[in-house]
Amino acid sequence: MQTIDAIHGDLTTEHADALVNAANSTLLGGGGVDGALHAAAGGALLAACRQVRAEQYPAGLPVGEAVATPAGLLPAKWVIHTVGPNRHAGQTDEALLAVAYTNSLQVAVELGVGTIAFPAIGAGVYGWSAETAARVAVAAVATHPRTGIERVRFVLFNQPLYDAFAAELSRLR
Ligand code: AR6
Repeated sequence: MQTIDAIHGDLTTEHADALVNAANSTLLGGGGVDGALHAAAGGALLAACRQVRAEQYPAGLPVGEAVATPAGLLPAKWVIHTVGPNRHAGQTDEALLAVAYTNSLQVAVELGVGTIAFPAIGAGVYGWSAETAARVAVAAVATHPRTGIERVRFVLFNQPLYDAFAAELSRLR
């Protein structure tokens, strides 16, 4: 059986096969959940990201694409890095936000991941409202086949975000 759920919590302490990072195109860290994941993972995560940049994405990871690295000290096997659209930079197309989720799931399927946890991609520095972030995220995940993935969990850092995701998930049931 495949499940999708949401909790109010901290992604850096979530146990899952893969944790998704709301990164930026540099893949070299930043603030928000990206900074928190890098801090908790230790230097191995940054080293792995530098290698990905050098070998696969010398110009940076494009918006909406996703790439995996080992997870360092995090309670996961993999970190799947994706880049949400930055509303403050004029990237206001919801489809680009949806594709950050579906490309992350595609990478997870290819890795044989059974459990995966997402933050609310784009709902911080990149300026998406909780309501839109939740609606786009839940629709993107719910309509993806997610082959082999038993559980998708949204880990939301504050109560309004949790409430928005819970409301969207309740509509699926
Ligand atoms: N666990 C779960 N969610 C968290 C955590 C955490 N530990 N910390 C923050 N959040 P953001 P974006 C939530 O800004 O909008 C970074 O600098 C936060 O409350 O992390 O996609 C990157 O390097 C918010 O709801 O990501 C990029 O430059 C959500 O995570 C840029 O921010 C996403 O907020 C990406 O911006």
